[in-house]
Amino acid sequence: MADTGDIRNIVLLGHGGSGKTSLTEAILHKTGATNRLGSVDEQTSICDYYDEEKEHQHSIASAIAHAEHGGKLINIIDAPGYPDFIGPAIRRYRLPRQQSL
Ligand SMILES: Nc1nc2c(ncn2[C@@H]2O[C@H](COP(=O)(O)OP(=O)(O)OP(=O)(O)O)[C@@H](O)[C@H]2O)c(=O)[nH]1
Ligand SMILES: [Mg+2]
Repeated sequence: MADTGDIRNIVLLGHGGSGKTSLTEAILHKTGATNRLGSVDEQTSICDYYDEEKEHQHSIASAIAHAEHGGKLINIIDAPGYPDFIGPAIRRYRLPRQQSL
């Protein structure tokens, strides 16, 4: 269990195909969270795990992943970038007090 001061939360936002899921996979692999480098193109990404995501090679839902580096716990949210799925992306950076708006 990490102290709250040792937690870093990162949300990856960007247009579709800009490389958010691939970056997440690379971070997970580099930090040892996964023992192989997942690939969107090879349909082996652990973030794009729905069949439709694999088939179309676009994230549809936000994926949450965890890694440890330099004594910090890093929580990564890989949000979808394709405009049709902007809802799940927006939800990831709305503050709690805004959720009733
Ligand atoms: N050349 C190159 N291609 C990359 C790089 N990062 C990702 N790609 C390719 O770009 C394409 C899209 O990558 P994704 O990681 O799925 O991009 P994304 O931002 O998660 O896309 P969405 O989920 O649709 O928002 C794939 O074919 C990747 O192989 C990179 O650094 N260099
Ligand atoms: Mg993606």
